[in-house]
Amino acid sequence: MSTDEIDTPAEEQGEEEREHKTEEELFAEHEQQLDELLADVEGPEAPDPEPTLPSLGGGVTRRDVMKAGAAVGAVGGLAGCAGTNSLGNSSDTETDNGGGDVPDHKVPPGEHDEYYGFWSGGHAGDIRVYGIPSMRQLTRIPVFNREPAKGYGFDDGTDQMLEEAGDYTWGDSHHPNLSETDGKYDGEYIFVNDKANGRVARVNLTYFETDAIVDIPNVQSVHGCCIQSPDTDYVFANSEFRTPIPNDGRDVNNPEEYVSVFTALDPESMDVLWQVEVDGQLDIVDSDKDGRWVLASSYNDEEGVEIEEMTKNDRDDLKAFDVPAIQELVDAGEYEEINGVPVVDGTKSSPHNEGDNPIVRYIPTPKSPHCVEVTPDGKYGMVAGKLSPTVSIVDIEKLGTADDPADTIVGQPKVGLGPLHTTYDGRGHAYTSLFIDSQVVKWDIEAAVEAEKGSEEPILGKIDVHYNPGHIQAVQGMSTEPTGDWLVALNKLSKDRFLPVGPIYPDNDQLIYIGNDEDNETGGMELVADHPVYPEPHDAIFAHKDKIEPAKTWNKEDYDEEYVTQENSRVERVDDSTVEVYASVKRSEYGLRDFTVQEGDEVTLTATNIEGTQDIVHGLAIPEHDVNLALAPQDTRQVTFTADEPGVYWIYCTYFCSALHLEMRSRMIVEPSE
Ligand code: K7E
Ligand code: CUA
Repeated sequence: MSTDEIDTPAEEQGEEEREHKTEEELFAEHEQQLDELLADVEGPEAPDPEPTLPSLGGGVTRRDVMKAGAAVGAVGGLAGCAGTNSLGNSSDTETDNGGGDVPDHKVPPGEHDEYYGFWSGGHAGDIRVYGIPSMRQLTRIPVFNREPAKGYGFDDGTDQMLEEAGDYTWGDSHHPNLSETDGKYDGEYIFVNDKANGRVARVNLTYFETDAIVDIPNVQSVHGCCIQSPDTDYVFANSEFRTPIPNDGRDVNNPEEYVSVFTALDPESMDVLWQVEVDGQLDIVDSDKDGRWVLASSYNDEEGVEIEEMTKNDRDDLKAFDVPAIQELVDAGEYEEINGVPVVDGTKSSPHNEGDNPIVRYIPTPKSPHCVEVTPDGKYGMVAGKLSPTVSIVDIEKLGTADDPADTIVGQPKVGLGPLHTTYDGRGHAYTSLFIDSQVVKWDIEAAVEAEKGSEEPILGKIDVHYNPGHIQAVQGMSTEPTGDWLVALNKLSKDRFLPVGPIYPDNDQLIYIGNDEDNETGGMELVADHPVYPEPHDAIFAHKDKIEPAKTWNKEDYDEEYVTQENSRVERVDDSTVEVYASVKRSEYGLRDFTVQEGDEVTLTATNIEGTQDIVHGLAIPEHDVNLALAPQDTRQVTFTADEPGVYWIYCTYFCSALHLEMRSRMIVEPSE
């Protein structure tokens, strides 16, 4: 990209002038814009004067180093210094972790991890499964992305599911949620959003396979996504981008008519149940712990379409949705149906928001906050300030009673620069990621409620991370059962931490031990390991291994398709141009040594892996026909394709299954038509 293509705010300058700016000037402009925003946020007080990095010499501030995006080149040379911060701690190595007992995070050969970790894959579109504390990647679950290694998107079932969900080639998964029963992870499902295409997917945790994707109407982008605690009665999805609804060409040039909606889905049928239209736009969402309130953070209540407009005002409104009240309205028919979905008016001027029991409470927060995360006991929702150096503490019990919505904010500690996400250890502490400071801050929740707004008193310690964390997650921190031992910081930039691999760097997920509450600079937090990750996880969720019970093989009772045995492997001609082929699959042969079809035939191949032994997976690939099945034991899959070119096509097994794996072959013969 050439310099003059870089899109910068250009309020007072002509295009002409813009084109002649140097890169440095453009970056300086971005820095200045961010500084102005930070200075201008109506937090309890303006951010501190810049802490200076002593080792960098005069003039270079910590913020200069840590601001993401700009000036990566300049940062490269400095990054080695970044382990030292103004607090004087440097805890970036294992041997240097300052005291307390840290259990070994390395899991010996042959032993298992204590926890599962489910990472969203960002615009890779998948979910990655890790073991905690080893941080070993165990597998990946393709969700919005076709994935040849697992045959996902190649058999008719998953191919159709992806097609019916919009047939996009990619998705952007951010927020994985584990289903709950009684407020505890039940190991059944993961629900995850697609920020790119306004979808929500469900992953079946018996088979670790995506089993449903819904393309939500009236929505362009789903960002926040959560389940309703305690019993997963709903899945909620926030649309981030405002558009006209329906988005069919109306009002394209009237941004004031654009709309953002809050969507409720049925977790079993994955049907869209209803939506609520709100003022402003929605960002992240979390549920309380007893099924009434759902909190959605929000930026751009200005409803601007350009960055200057989006950040103009000092306040944005957190939205608190009273779910039972909304459900009542829907049941009573008090909605407008748009694109087949009941849409309830939840805007400020809606009649449903008049009086003492509004369906949506609008709670003023400092402008452009980022996340909202509810504490394990369900008492508070923490709204991280992003542009404000504070976290606003919302008292959930007050949501139903406070006359003034502002009174529901019962604390506002000042935690540091760029607070994005908060997680919990179950011992009364909150941990917040500081994107700009590149730190995790640990603070005391009740002390923050007691303290004056803007106080730094509740802070127990800070630890440097490398670099610029987005989400941080403590083990089971979002459930009612945090275990309080490990925390992962999902850092957006790795810079100097790994061998260089070209201009697109891995992220760096760092493991931090939080089991010690020591009275030191880090509050006892100890950094134990770096882990490079493929771009770009946003969030992760962890469950104790006892909560997840994956199947070892598929179960043939689950299928509509025929279970194909060796004996009934066969070819059936349906009509002049349609053939059905049935083949069993086992070590080291297919049920058919070969089969013959006619040029132009539509072939539907049904294949069953008849092995009962765990971990004996076979592939079924037909070169030049884009056929690629992955068949785990007892699995049956179907694939339909056209045999459009006469010839001989070897069928081979893609999974290395036995000593005779290479010999595991069959032939498809396509006879030329007359
Ligand atoms: Cu903060 Cu999409 Cu949860 Cu990324 S979001 S960091
Ligand atoms: Cu079956 Cu390789």
